[in-house]
Amino acid sequence: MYDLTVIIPTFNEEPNIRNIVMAVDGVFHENALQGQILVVDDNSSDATIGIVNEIKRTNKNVDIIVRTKDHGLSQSVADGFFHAFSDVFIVIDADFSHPPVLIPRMYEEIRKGNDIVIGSRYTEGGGIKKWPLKRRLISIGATFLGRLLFPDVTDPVSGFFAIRKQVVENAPLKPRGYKILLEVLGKGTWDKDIEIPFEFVDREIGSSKLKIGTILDYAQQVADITLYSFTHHHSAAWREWKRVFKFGIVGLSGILVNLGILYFLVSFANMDKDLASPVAIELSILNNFIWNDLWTFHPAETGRLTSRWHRLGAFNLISIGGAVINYGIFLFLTRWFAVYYLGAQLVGIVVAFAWNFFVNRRLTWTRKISS
Ligand SMILES: Nc1nc2c(ncn2[C@@H]2O[C@H](COP(=O)(O)OP(=O)(O)OP(=O)(O)O)[C@@H](O)[C@H]2O)c(=O)[nH]1
Ligand SMILES: [Mg+2]
Repeated sequence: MYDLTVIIPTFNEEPNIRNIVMAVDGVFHENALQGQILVVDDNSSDATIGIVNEIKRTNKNVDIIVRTKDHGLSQSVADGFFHAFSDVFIVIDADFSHPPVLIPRMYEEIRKGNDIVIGSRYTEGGGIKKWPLKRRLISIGATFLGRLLFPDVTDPVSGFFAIRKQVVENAPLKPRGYKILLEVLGKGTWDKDIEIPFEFVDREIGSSKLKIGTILDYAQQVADITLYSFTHHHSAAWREWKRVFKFGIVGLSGILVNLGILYFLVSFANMDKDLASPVAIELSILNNFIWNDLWTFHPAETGRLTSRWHRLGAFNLISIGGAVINYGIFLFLTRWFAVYYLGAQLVGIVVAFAWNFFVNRRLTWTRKISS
């Protein structure tokens, strides 16, 4: 039994494979880790397999699986999970895009109680070196979609991550394409995660295997995970749906507060309507803030990075932004497309709700920054 298994998926990595295996092994030695290295190869036609077999003869902690069916990166990593001889798995690319020196820190974070540790390119301190604009745009799009399901994770499609075995032990992973981490986040059983920033460096040698069509696969994967979360309530995405639901209930309560206070101010306090309305709106925003802060985004579940006043200020501004969006859509649809006014308002409400939820989730009730 090892402390951890580093899984390296490979396909035709002849120029890199020896160096990456040696680098990972060196990190094990420097940090006194009992680590296993598991190369999962998709029947490379170059010397990759031969080189690993050669290293294997002298390094007993190095192993290789050669796959001949169901070619694919995600499938390979999932096979690696299944064959690893430890309870902690770390996945890393062979082409030195991911720095092996971070392996001990990832392992440490798992030992500290995290279920998933993500090497993130998009959290503070992370980055991408030498990527053409097209790849950056695709990556940003993919990340955005993934963040809808896992708003706390800045890099849900990273290829560099560590997990506890229990996370995937019973997970019906249906990996296809490139995004195994998203599948793990969506189908795995986990509670605590943390991100570690790193700078992604594009491969120096060897060839890229990224194909078009990956984007469609990805959209399908996101849809599949969404469906899965509706029927599997232990999943992380379901935790998010619960928040959306609570946020909606709080929003409804805000309407009641708004109308009730408006009625009270005008009918009992004889306040001018034009003044009473903004007062009632502001009080309903306060009402919503209190409930969301205590209930929707429960302190035990979402971090408290900022002070309460800070959160209140952010929530207030975002809510006003939501109202402007709502009104803007109303004007746009009624004036330009002659949409029936109630229908136009309903569209505005839905869009403003989505805005309020997602922007507040990212900015107001965001969790910790990576350590
Ligand atoms: N087993 C297996 N490994 C793969 C497959 N495709 C890629 N890999 C490996 O997965 C890792 C990431 O693949 P890359 O081709 O580097 O993908 P990328 O980083 O998105 O793109 P580039 O670095 O630009 O090539 C590398 O270690 C590859 O050797 C595959 O189909 N099967
Ligand atoms: Mg690469």
